[in-house]
Amino acid sequence: MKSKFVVIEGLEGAGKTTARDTVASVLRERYINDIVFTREPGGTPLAEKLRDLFKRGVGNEMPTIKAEVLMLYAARVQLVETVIKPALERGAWVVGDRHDLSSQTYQGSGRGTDPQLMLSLRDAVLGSFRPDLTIYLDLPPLIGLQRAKARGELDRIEQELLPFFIRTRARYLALAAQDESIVTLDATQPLEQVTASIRACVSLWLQQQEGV
Ligand code: T5A
Repeated sequence: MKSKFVVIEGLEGAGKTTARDTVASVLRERYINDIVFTREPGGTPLAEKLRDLFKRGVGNEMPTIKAEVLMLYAARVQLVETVIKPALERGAWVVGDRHDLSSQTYQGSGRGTDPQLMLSLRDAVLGSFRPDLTIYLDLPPLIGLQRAKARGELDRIEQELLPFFIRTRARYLALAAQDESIVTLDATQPLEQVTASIRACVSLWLQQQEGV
């Protein structure tokens, strides 16, 4: 089977880290062992620097909303062109912790940047490059933020007020409803159940890919 790009998406605390390991384990059971893991923003030395600037700013200077969007796209295109596309071309599979859908939702709805502008920016920067499968782990923001809080200090985005995350989640659900390559899973369930859903989702999708 041709190599694929699988992405995990969701609000903070949705369980993306565990999901990534579950996806990889299903792939390995199918003898797919050459797997590259990415995270966004980040994933290359340059993109990791942009991640740090995006998350912390410099001293008291925080990026403006437009600067934030452009930093995220600079980091993304660097990762896509220098890591993801070369990996796919040599036959490796790529499993990503977040990708463009995060910008469409966090910036395009949470931050209130024009959603059409965000889609145009995606097309201008990434062309037609898209993940083959996106697993969106859906949960109410309060639950996710409680999980994130239990784990430690909250970062700049995690400190946003609840309406920011409510808007972000609504955009995730709206975009997932329009796109067959995005599968929505209930992430409020206990971890074992979420893991079982992810396993079932990836296994079914792999079977469908084999049939194509
Ligand atoms: N961002 C990113 C944008 O605004 N725009 C963009 O374009 C991009 C790419 C990234 C931040 O940047 C923003 C979004 C983010 O705010 P990050 O540090 O990478 O920053 O943050 P997250 O990706 O959100 O990472 P988190 O670690 O917060 O979320 P995860 O990975 O989903 O959470 P995870 O797996 O570590 O789980 C969190 C805790 O919950 C528990 C886990 O054990 C863990 O302790 N947990 C569960 N507990 C009970 N039941 C379950 N089902 C559980 N699942 C997990």
